[in-house]
This record gives sequence, C-alpha cells and structure tokens, in this order.
Amino acid sequence: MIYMTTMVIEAGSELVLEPMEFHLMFTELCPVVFTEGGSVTLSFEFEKSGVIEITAPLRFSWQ
Ligand SMILES: [Cu+2]
Repeated sequence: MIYMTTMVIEAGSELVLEPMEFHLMFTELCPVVFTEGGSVTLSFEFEKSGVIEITAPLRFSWQ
C-alpha cells in the first residue's frame, strides 16, 4: 500500500475508489462514532472545482 495525500484526476477522466484498488483508509477511529452500516461525510478539495462533499457508507471489511 502506498500512502498518498493527493491524487491527480485528469479532466474528463474518473477515479474509482474501491477495496484493493485506490481507496480511502481510516485508522484509529472511535468505534462509538464510526459504526459499520453508518456513513461518513467526506470533503474532497479539487484544484479547479473547489470542495465537493459526499456521504459514503462505512464498511469494515470487503469480504
Ligand atoms: Cu489501505
């Protein structure tokens, strides 16, 4: 796994986040706040598009 703080998405292309590919990984989360089946709101900051927020489901395993 390679830790990255930024990624380049070329105009007109897409970046798919999924387990075992490019993904977001959170560590040392508070189990009271982050529960499987819940969701989390994420803010992505794009150089030209600004900030876009999405709500993503929380899964603790991909199996
Ligand atoms: Cu990871």
